[in-house]
Amino acid sequence: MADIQKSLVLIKPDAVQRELVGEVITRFERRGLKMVGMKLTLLDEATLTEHYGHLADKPFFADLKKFMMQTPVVALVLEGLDVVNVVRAIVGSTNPREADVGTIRADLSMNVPSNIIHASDSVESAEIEIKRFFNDSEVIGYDKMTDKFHFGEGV
Ligand code: DAT
Ligand code: MG
Repeated sequence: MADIQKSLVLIKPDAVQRELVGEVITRFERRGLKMVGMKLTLLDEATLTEHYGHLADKPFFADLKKFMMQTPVVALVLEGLDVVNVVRAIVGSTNPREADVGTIRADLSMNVPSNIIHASDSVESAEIEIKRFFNDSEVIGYDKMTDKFHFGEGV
């Protein structure tokens, strides 16, 4: 049974610099994912230390945080059926040169950490990450005419 889930996406500074924000959002919109949260936000080191805590012992940790603070990022909350896995599939694997053609990372990037986008990797981390970047009042549920195609019986 498919679940309606939410996922957290960050469109990273390389995409902002390269004017690819619209392209990335368009891919999610066209797929039928519903935007229920969106903001431009400049990240601080404390937030990034928490967000990338699983990489704290890596030699690239400090550079990764610096990279993520170069410009504001665009944070999105996307909603849809099984959206966590669907978004990861649209995004592609971490190293863009190994990502499947057709994914955002393979189509638009060549390197880490400048791989365009962050996306939650599980339902549990999505819940934590959404709270990290959005207040409850900034995640907004609403009806759309297309909901019946993407959430309902599909007719
Ligand atoms: P993902 O972003 O696919 O979830 P991750 O959580 O393992 O991957 O790593 C977070 C980010 O850290 C990744 O998007 C880019 C950066 N990164 C990962 N491995 C790296 C490496 N070997 N050198 C530099 N940056 C790296
Ligand atoms: Mg990750």
